[in-house]
Amino acid sequence: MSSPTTYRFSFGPWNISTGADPFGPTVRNEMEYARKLKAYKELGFDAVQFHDDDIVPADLDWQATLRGTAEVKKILDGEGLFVEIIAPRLWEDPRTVDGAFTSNNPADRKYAIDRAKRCADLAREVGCKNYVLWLAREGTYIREAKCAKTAHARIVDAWNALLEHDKEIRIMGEAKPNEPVDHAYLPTVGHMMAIGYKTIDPSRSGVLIETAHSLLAGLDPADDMAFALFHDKLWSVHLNDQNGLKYDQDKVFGSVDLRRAFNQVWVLEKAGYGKNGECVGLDVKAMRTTTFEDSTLHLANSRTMFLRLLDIVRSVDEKQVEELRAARKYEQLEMLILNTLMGKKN
Ligand code: GLO
Ligand code: MG
Repeated sequence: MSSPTTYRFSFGPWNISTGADPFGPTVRNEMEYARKLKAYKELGFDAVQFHDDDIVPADLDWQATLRGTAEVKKILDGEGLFVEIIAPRLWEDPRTVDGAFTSNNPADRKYAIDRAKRCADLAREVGCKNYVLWLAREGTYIREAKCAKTAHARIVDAWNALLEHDKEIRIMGEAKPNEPVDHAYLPTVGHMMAIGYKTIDPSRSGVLIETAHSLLAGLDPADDMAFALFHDKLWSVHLNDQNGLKYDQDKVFGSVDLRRAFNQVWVLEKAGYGKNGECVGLDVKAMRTTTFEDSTLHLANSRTMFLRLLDIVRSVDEKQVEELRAARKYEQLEMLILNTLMGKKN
């Protein structure tokens, strides 16, 4: 038997937030940047996930960008942290109001590709080869707004341009079916992977799977993960939880449905996720009611939930599971799992 995985954990600085939502302003002070980066190790995390402008503002000239990046790199080195992924934030600039790579405006599409390339250059500066594309505004509010067939081709062209721009990065698509747009192109993990296979370098094209995004698409996150793992394409995850079909909630991992969370940990653990350096990323939000002092608890709690569920996964007798599967005794198998989850003897 191979040795058990020692999991490494990551999150993004946006996961420590001021609590604003579409119906109200901020409710907590902004935590100072250096303090956020200090929180990582204190909370038991190993790596940082960044948007390009989490490192330096997106409109700085290249010399100033390099200076700013070097400062951040120095803090990270001092804290003993590494950068797991970098993603271009292609959804806040006025030029990306109608999408980035799929905008109907050629000048805006060019802006998006230039910015995405610059993000790859930043990744190189901080020693990160994992590049994430969350295609936030690639989609429509009304179907007639864009030619969807052309839009898919434009996404592949942009993905290819990035693969050509930097021969070492690998790109992970993070699928999400809606929010902020009504109909997102590439709404599921399956769509994202199909696009990866159409690029000039499928071996450098994969996915990051977020629990809530699979749920919003009506799919089971553990099965989505298994599908990507089968293809050797699961290179990062955003674990969290979600209460039904509504806005993207980013709740604490396992806080809505323990068994569903258990199933995700099960699939990751059984497939050896993490053995090639992949991190367990947590994309979670603190509740709006949370105080500033408690505004990192949701991260610590999500990590704890993962580790507790991992203990449970590892405690299940695989031989017994195999026997029950072979005999098709699924009622007994179900009770075995439920009892284990409740800490009851089988
Ligand atoms: C939003 C996404 C977002 C991305 C992040 C990294 O729904 O989950 O948080 O994960 O921007 O690309
Ligand atoms: Mg996410």
